[in-house]
Amino acid sequence: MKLTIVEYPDKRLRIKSKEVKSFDEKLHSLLDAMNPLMMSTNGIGLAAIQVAHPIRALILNIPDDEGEQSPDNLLEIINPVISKKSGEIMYQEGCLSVPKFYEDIKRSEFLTLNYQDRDGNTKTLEAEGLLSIAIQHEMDHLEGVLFIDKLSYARRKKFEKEYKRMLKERKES
Ligand code: Y12
Ligand code: CO
Repeated sequence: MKLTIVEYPDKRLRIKSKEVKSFDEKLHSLLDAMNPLMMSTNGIGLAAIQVAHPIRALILNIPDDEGEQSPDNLLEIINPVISKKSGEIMYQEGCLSVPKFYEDIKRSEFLTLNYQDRDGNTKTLEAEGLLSIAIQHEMDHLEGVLFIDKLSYARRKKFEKEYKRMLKERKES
């Protein structure tokens, strides 16, 4: 399956993704195609809507203490629901759909996540730190929300100006 990353300001990123009801070969081939795309673009998280599939599915691969990503650490998360959140943490986030921009965003530091795996089995996960941040970032995508939506008015205006310039330069080069 050939996938490409949908980039801001593409309106498809604003779609609210639908619950996954069939844990079938179609879902498996989508997940199997998302993983190499995420790895080859240095991503640590990717939601299905970022590859134009509006379903409640996302993948994560958080680097270890040496900064390495291992296939063993791949998480495939379907129909996620956060049941508990606590604490606060600030982190400079980036997004494969908003290339070249990083902004400080405040998130919950700890969370409990209920989700399904690719076969529909129910799972629970306790997350903290970077994993917790990444889950919240990717779950926002399922609602059509981007990290840049969380910026102050002034920072968002600055971002829009710089992003427009970046797109123009990219088009000219
Ligand atoms: C913490 C903060 C944000 C997340 C969400 C997942 N975000 C990413 O995986 C971002 C990846 C990313 C990769 C880039 O590198 C390339 O595209 C090669 C990148 O650089 C450029 O756009 C030039 C930007 C973002 C999880 C945890
Ligand atoms: Co993102």
